[in-house]
Amino acid sequence: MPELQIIGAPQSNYVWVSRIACHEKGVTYTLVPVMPHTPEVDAVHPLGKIPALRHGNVTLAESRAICFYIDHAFDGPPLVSRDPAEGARTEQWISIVNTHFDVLVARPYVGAYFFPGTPDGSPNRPIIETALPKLEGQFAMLDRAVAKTGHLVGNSFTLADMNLLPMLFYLHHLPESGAMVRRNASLEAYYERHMARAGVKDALPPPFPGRSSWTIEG
Ligand SMILES: N[C@@H](CCC(=O)N[C@@H](CS)C(=O)NCC(=O)O)C(=O)O
Repeated sequence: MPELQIIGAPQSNYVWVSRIACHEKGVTYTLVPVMPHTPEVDAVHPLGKIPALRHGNVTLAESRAICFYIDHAFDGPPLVSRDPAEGARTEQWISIVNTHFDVLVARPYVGAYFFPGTPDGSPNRPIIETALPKLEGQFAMLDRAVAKTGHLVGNSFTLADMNLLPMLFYLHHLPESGAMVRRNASLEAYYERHMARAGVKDALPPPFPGRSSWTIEG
């Protein structure tokens, strides 16, 4: 069997998602820890983003495609149910997490702390202030979603949960968003429970270069 490579820096939440997927599926992989827009990435991803995957003759870009491949090319428990309705509900939550929660709300907020673009490197307050009311709404939605079973879909840990946890980890370490998660009891319990999973913990990223911790105090 050829080596399966997950290509991308471990701090990327989508690299982390792909690594959790490998672990949950029982797939051995090698991490190639490179930044976006480097030759290894540009050779696979048309936009130079991470993660990318290489497995023998197979090369793939985009975490959803990568996780589809991991889920279907190997034995092991399904990451997305093969039952049409249950599987579709999992896709529904993957889409909500990635196209609404992450891109529109969480990513600008997290970026305003870690990549602020301010002259002195201090947090970008206008971006943070704009994100806060939206974050409140998104956390309330997620809290309701996990309240019943402790999972986004059904009673098991699916690819939807794998997509949510890495971004939730970053938010948990920042001042306003960390406090908001802690105020949403079901979401906080969900976070603590699933962060303890081996597949999630084993791929815990180191802090960004130049930082000693993920936490930024308020
Ligand atoms: N839709 C993509 C998003 C990938 C993505 O945005 N990756 C970030 C790192 S978390 C990246 O490569 N950023 C560099 C850039 O956008 O130029 C996926 O699911 O893989």
